[in-house]
Amino acid sequence: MQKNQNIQNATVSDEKAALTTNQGVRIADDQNSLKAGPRGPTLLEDFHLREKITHFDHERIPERIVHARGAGAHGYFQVYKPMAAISRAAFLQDPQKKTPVFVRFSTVAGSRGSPDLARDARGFAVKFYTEEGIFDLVGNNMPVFFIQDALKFPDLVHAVKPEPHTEIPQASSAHDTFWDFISLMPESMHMIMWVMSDRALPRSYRMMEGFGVHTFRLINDKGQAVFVKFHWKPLQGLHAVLWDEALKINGVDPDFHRRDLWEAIEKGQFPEWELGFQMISEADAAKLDFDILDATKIIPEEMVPVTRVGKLVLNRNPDNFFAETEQVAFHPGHVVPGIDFSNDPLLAGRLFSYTDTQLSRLGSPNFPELPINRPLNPVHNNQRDAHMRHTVNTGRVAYQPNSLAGGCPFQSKASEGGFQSFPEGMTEVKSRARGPKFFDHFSQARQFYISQTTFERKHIAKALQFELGKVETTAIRSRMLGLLLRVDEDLAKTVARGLGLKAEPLPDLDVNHGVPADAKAADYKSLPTRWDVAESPALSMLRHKNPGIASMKVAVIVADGFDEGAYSALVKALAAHKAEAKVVGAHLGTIAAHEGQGVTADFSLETATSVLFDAVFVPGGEASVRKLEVEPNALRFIAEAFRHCKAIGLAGEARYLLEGAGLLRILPQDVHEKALDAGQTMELDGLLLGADGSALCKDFVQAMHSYRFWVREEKRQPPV
Ligand code: HDE
Repeated sequence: MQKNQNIQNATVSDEKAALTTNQGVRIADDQNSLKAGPRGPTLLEDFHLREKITHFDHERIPERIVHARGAGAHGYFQVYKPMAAISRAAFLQDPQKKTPVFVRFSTVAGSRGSPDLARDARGFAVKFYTEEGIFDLVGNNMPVFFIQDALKFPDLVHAVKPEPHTEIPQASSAHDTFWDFISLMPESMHMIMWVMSDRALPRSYRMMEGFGVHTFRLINDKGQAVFVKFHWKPLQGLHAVLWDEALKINGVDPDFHRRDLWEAIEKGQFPEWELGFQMISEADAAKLDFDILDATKIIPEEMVPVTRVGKLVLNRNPDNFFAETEQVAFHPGHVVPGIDFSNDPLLAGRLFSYTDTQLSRLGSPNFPELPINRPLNPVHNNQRDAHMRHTVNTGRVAYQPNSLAGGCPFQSKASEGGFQSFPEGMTEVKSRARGPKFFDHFSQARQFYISQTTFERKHIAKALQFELGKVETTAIRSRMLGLLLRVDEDLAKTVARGLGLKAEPLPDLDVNHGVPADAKAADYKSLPTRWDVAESPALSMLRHKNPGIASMKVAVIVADGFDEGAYSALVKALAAHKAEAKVVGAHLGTIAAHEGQGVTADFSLETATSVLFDAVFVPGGEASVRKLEVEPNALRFIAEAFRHCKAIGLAGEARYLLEGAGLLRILPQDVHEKALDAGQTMELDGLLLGADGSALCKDFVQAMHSYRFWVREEKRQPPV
């Protein structure tokens, strides 16, 4: 692909290469510095030592102030049919054309080394290398944001980052300064619902939606414009993990998401998303009871459908994390003809911020020359010099207009591909103010909450209990309860119970406390919640239809003497659905089968726990089960998978593990009996037992299609 070749020019392999200095001089000794005798002082003359250490000393660059932790991949975008009627952007016209892309996913609050499963929004930034230049769609996995105006972004980020006196906590919003700020900013309530929901804990970067958040414009070659919200719809399904799993994954495999993305691509399971446009005319937008320039609002999909216009495929891992994933520089202001901005005041601040941040992060205005940032089409302008200039510009002319270079580089008309901003009319009076509909802070927060299933609502309440439970200042907790009352009374009361407080209306809480010095607080009052706001099923993850279980991972727990027949049947059944069995052995190396060749363990019970998998299966085999019965890690594995509502298959004698796992006690009495005597396959809320390995495997794989058995959350659960 064109971009791959383009990056190739800067790619170096050391295969069969001699070691040299940066000046290309071959090195004879990279083991000893130059000394005056074997035991003598080191000589300053040693240019190799000096060069090597100096380079090392400067290896780090500042991490991103937000979105520091991330993972990236290459791929392409292909439009389904020409979009000329809506946008003139060249990459949206030819269904045969594959436009190269580089995508970076990230968390927001944590540092570069923070764990992947923090409760947080995820960045979803896509760089399109189009034939007309770079288009960056720098979005998140949530369609709204905490604040309405860019002026408040430094405050928000200061509040969520580790507290300045202790630098605690890392990658977590569960602390006083964050909730202090939020409790004084009612406009954040809609985003709070999203980050307290399971959306903040994706199962995989591959299994989350993406959103451009702000309203943009699409413009055709007649200059006609339509407002648009950008969406990414994952074709791998939409899945999350539970908070208890997230906490454990962060310990067992802090690189869980990064590894998942890498491995899926290495295995050829290329993640895919469809790009969606939610389009609305300016006239229709004006009729909505919210303002589409307000980034704390969505346009419900049931109101304006999402038109799927093309597909994104990620099919190549980066060669070098630093050169590509770290040095990639996104910018919402990188647009191509046919795409333009709206007046969203949050977007306006971003249009300034992203170049500015690259200057301190990458250190020079020449960052667009880095291979990962370079557009495919040639760059010609009169910008010159600065740190780390790569381009060697020829000639004496670096200004415009000129005659000495024949007027080159020359401007292009719109018909020749020149970018022209949408000629929006402006008649307003200059002021520091917001549109009146911006003040409806609670209706869409309520809409999100009431659109969730019972289980998802419970998870939101639990998340708030955790987060606010970590807050030390009672007044902040109470203020949050006051705000939650304006979203949903049940929610507020449930959270209050967990905090040992009463949810009480607090009269001044509908005012954004950041009231300008000369303004009246009354002018900053929230509009009343629209209690009758309609449900939007698209907001619930559990109400989404999932495509299947491709790329899901099943842990198969075995010890020496296991029943290889059941194992092989499972591998076959999973392969038919492109899912995978991973062997978790009582030890590493080969696990001997009762009959057969045995298998090689992928993990041991020391290196893996159930939270790294989507389901758990234990083949029978008396000797194997006897060993597992006295192995606490194996028993916890099963109990934990049960608690996290995952499908569990216990073949043959493996049913005896129910007792040690503490599950017999909490299952109905007749299961106890049937379990001990499971002649045929029996299923109870995703727990499957059976003597016939292959029949069980078929049912087990079928059960996996439910992904989780949430009803277990309503019943007794094991204490793991
Ligand atoms: Fe960003 N944001 N942001 N942001 N943002 C950055 O740019 C900023 C916002 C988003 O993988 C920074 O290169 C301001 C919304 C992503 O490299 C910085 C405001 C959304 C990424 C910056 C916002 C985003 C960033 C830090 C409020 C969702 C990571 C490093 C006005 C639509 C991109 C960098 C990557 C990164 C500023 C709000 C998404 C400081 C001022 C809303 C995905 O420029």
